[in-house]
Amino acid sequence: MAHFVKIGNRYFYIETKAKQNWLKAKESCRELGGYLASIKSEEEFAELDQKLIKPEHYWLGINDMDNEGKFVSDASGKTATFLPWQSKQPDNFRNNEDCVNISSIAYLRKTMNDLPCEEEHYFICQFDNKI
Ligand SMILES: [Ca+2]
Ligand SMILES: [Ca+2]
Repeated sequence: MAHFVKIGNRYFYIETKAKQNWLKAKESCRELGGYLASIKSEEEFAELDQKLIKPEHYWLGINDMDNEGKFVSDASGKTATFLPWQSKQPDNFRNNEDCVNISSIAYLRKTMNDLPCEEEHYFICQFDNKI
């Protein structure tokens, strides 16, 4: 768990050097011994948000690849329950948005958006696979 730091009451790693597409980001998290992250609560989102370099976008592990409109955590396989969407999101734009992203851009902070999984962004890993 060398790369992970405690944020709130869980351990996370925030990648801010290499931008990767969602699948690569998922693999990178596994190589670090963790999983592409989910966020469990408003409180945890606020703690994470404070650590993000700005202004940037970050992948989470939440996705609806298998079942359109049904967002699950890649780490736990569970249905994601905390989904504070940006207004008018998720929109599955051009039928091609299955991967959930958060942003540190001021007016988008602490909200989620579905984006095309092939876009390259920084990403956030979590150590556990409970959420
Ligand atoms: Ca979708
Ligand atoms: Ca979208």
